[in-house]
Amino acid sequence: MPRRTAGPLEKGRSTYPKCMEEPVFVPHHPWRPDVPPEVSAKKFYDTLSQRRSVRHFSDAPVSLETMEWVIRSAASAPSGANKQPWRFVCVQSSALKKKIRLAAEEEERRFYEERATDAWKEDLAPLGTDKVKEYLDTAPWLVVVFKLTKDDDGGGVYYAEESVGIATGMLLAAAQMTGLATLTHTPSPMNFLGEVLERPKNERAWMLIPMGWPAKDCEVPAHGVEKKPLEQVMVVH
Ligand code: IYR
Repeated sequence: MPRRTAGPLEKGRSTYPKCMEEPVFVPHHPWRPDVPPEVSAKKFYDTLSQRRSVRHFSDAPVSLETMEWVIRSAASAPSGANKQPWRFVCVQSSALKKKIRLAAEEEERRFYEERATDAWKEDLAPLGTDKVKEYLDTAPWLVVVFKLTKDDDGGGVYYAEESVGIATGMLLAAAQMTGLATLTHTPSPMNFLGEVLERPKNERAWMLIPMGWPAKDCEVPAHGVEKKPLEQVMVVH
């Protein structure tokens, strides 16, 4: 493949308005695993497939530096026009965690007592969840993922939902590689998170992720967590 080097595009082929600069290209230096692809892919799978949603956290600390690396991984995700429409608000303050727990439990009370359909409650039964969210107090960190509805400079964002989803998936993977437990918690509605954390208007709370080490006696559901077989999720033509 001919290498595209820095320089103007061929005349008349640019899709960019005249006022904008022409794109510049530099050589890509791909990262390569030092083992064959099948081995590398399986190794990653072996680690990721051991991830479990954890609801019993130790209160043992996780360093800020560890969190920074995890967030850097998440923020390395691709996004629409590279707008990076996300903010990861990492809450360590006991007072804020308490506030979040109280507000989340109030939403969850309404969910379990009023909003959840019988079918939904039936689907959740094997997980043994209820309105009590002790982990919001005990986990050393609560990562609140916000989706930007506008860029910080007021400009547009594109495919924000997809972008934040990808970044959050990468966050969970980075946590797993670190040995950290996570829970993808979605109290609904979660507007209270923006209020408690005093976030600006261009940020919408998207997910609440307690992060820390699993409790010593941590248990996870034995049923209702099996993954579909590959044949069911993968189609090859
Ligand atoms: N948000 C509630 C209920 C809940 C909903 C789903 I979908 C889950 O996968 C798990 C729980 C709660 O956290 O208890």
